[in-house]
Amino acid sequence: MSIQAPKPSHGCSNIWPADMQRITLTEYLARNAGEAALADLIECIASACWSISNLVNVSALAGHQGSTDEINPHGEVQKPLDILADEVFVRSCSANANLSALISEEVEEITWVNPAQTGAYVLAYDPLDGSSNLDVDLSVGSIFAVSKLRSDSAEDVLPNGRNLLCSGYAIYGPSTMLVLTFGDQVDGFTLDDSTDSFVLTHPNMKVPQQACEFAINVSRQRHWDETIQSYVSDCLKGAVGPRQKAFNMRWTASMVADVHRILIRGGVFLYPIDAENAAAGGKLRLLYEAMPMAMIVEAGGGGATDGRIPLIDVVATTPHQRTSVILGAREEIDLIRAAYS
Ligand code: AFP
Repeated sequence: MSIQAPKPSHGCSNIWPADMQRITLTEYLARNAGEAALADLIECIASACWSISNLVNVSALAGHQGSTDEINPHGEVQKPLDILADEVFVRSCSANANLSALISEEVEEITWVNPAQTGAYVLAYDPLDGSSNLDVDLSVGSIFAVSKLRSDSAEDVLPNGRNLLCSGYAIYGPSTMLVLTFGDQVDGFTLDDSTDSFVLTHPNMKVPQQACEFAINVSRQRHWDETIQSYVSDCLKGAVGPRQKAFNMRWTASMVADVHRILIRGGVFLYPIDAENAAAGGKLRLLYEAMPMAMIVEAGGGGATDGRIPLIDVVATTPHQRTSVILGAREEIDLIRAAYS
């Protein structure tokens, strides 16, 4: 189904007028998911996101703020909600008969919920991205990607970016949204608390091509390579590409919030490999942060690269592999890639 975006109003695109027909996620999936089993799995993921949204909303009341004594596979201290959100994903999705494996940011080993079988689904996810923002009540989110096992061998479990079936994220902000792509377009749904259902509000989201914002953790400047140093300096001076005006800067330390802003308002997000994180391969995780976001941004007409090649082509050799991430308005991404070549 092709859903046309309404005409932009008040300088904003992607807004679904209140008088247009309400399309729920369930109705949308019946028309767009292709396979009923995939629609079922996405409903399970949406249900997990709905539960996590509720947990995030009441975290202070439930005593779920602060940190635990647990450490995740990346050596980071886990928040109570990191652990709870992971449990919610496992509970919501593992009953799905078509799902074989779960790859979670919070769990070292791959979880096999059914034996490896060609065509069974693999779900890679970050249950609660940006969780350092929880105690200060800023937006956090969940990120996911669904792929299919290429053979009956557990060895083939790691997704290949070009074969992802669906990617998405939920953002837990002033409202809770679910943003999805099957590869051809990006559609956004807002949680309607009165019916506990996700309703299509942002059809056919497109990364605006006129970028005027960039997002990077500037505190890492001393570690950047020359290309990033010079790109950021040009952004600040207003000397990059055709725009010839200085960029504004935003950094939320929550990739979901930064990427969501780029889908709505345009701009560029950079978490490059640098002198300090090079030994680890970068900071962000390929399978449940970079790859799903790359699929979404590309489907929305933007670009995503590790600096050398499209992010979607970076080959995963381990479940928790890290990568350099640069994504956003296509013209900007092309400029950065050209500067690296
Ligand atoms: P947390 O989930 O540990 O808060 O990490 C968030 C994240 O993976 C990504 O969402 C941010 O863009 C990035 O890390 C922030 O990293 P810095 O803390 O280095 O700014």
